[in-house]
Amino acid sequence: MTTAQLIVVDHVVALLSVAAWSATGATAAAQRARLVLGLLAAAVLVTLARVATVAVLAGRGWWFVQEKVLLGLPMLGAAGLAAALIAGPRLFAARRTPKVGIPASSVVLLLTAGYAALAGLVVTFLVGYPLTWSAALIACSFVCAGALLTARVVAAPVDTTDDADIAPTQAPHRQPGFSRRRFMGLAGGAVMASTGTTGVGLLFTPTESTATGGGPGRSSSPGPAVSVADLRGSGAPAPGGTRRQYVLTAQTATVRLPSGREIQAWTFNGQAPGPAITATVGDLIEVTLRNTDIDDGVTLHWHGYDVPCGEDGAPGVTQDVVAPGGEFVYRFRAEQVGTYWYHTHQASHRGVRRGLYGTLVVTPRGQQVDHADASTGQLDLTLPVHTFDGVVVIADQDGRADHTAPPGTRVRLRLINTDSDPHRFALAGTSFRVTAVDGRDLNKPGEVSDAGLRLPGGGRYDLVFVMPDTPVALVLDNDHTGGLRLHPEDHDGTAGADPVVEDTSGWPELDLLRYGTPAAVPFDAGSRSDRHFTMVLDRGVAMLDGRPAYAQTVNGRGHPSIPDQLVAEGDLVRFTVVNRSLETHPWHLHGHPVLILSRNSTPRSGSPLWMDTFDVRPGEVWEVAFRATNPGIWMNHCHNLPHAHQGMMLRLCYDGVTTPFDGSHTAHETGTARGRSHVH
Ligand SMILES: [Cu+2]
Repeated sequence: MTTAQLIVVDHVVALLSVAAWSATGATAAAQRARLVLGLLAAAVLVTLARVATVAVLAGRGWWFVQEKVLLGLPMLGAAGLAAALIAGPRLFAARRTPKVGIPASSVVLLLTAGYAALAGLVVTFLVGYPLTWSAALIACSFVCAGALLTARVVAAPVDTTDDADIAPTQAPHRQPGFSRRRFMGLAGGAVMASTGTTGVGLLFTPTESTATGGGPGRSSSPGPAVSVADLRGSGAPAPGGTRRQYVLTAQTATVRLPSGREIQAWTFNGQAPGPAITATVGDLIEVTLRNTDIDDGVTLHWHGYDVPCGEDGAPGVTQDVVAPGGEFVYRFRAEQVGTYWYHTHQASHRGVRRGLYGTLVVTPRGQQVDHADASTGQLDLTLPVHTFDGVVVIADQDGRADHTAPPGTRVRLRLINTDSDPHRFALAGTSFRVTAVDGRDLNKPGEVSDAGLRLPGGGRYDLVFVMPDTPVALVLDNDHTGGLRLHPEDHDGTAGADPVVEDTSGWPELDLLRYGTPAAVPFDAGSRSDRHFTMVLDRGVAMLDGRPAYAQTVNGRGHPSIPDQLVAEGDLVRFTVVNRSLETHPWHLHGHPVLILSRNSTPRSGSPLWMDTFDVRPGEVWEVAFRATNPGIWMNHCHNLPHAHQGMMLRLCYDGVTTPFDGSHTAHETGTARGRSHVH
């Protein structure tokens, strides 16, 4: 069973335990002695089943069960055991001698077990990992309060100095004054109230703002601080390179989709995707960003491209947002070959979805290819996938999804997922190689066919094959009528017939961790890291920009309350990324590719795999590492952009680097350029 399936089973069993104990208590209150015994047996069995599911889940990692083992199960176990041992015999007695009745104390015990089960479940859904003292105290006082209130209601007519071992119908006498029972109630209430208050108080305790990952803290004498504003790219191309200048103007515009449908989009230069940026290694890329009428403001982030931090386009962190009428010039050298893309990083959950993105492709020197012309013997297509108003579009820069190529043409398809959710691709009609992932070449990738490819939100794959003399179809999300078509060119230069696409939906998914051939890497799973950060991804109640919300969380917190990760230049940094939730999180670190070490404890066995966006699916645990060689303050976030907006975003900060901007990348602005303030 996968960890995700185990998580679901555990949720179901937890819910059943709430239902079973509550039903047992309610039935006892109704004096249904026969039924209540059967329900009690069911409740005990479900509780034992819960212990079993948690035990199995614990084998997948402590992160998945911590709050259940430390709080949920002990609470339920104690309450359930008390209910079974104390109330159980009385239920038997009540069944044997119906006129004895079920005592109120038994009803209270059984219902309290129900409250304990419920409290454990609520803590799992609202708090998750890590468990806090605050959550534990609030949950305990919730259960105690429930027990006391129930005792009051159930035993209302009774007020004796004896214990409650008398059925409500049999209250023999009343004793005026301050009885032992009332005293116990008051004392219990006081303890419960103070416990709960302490728990709520702890919620507001300030926490560490920086995590060091086991490495040293901020150096006391770091020398002169470096500002991200000074970490800018080179102003000149490398010898032999050229200056590639672009002006991108963000503006609202009507865009015609390949289907002919027109939509209102947010665009660069009136088009979505924006202008394709291409360069050869060594060129200088110079992009002037202007904003006409995007009230949210815009920036340009070079996704997967390891630019100097000042060019990274994180609003409020590496630059001020470009408001309507504003301008910002990005300059950096094209030093990495491969397939990348750019997009706004300001309110990106809206901006990217509406069209503020484009492609960035850098080719090696001497290998310039005509990007959509097969007459050179090569066909190189850059294919961003994007969902506009619910319509999934895949097309090259000219909006074409149909091409012809003479058989024997070397074809490269550069797939770019500009959406937040993963897409599934299948290439029918030819075998192929995945030659690059996230722009970085794989080592000796083998020929594959009849395999599905899952591309994470933000990720890129380069597929290479030789055009056969039969048609080829790139199938997107199992839609066999859409996607991309490549037709072999006949001798007279006309396209062949439309391909009949076979059903690709059952093709197994290619596992990139086992694809290609191992090769030497600068560090690997056995290397000693200087810093190790664990990020547990989940949903829960957390503060988002000063307001409580049901957030997408990292270690129980939401942006901007997640501690910064501190690194020093040269550190080998390791991330453990754990997904406790039932949603996929494509994890994206700015400024550095990470080397994938393992997934679910299984080491990578194929080619070295460097990624900038890796899909952490429900229940998965990924180990990745990178060398901190690009000083700055970098966003580190889920690239499902609505998730990032709902809190799943933090900063990775190099020691000694400061920002003159307001310091917290935030997506809740109203669109005007933010005021400058100094943050240290
Ligand atoms: Cu996510």
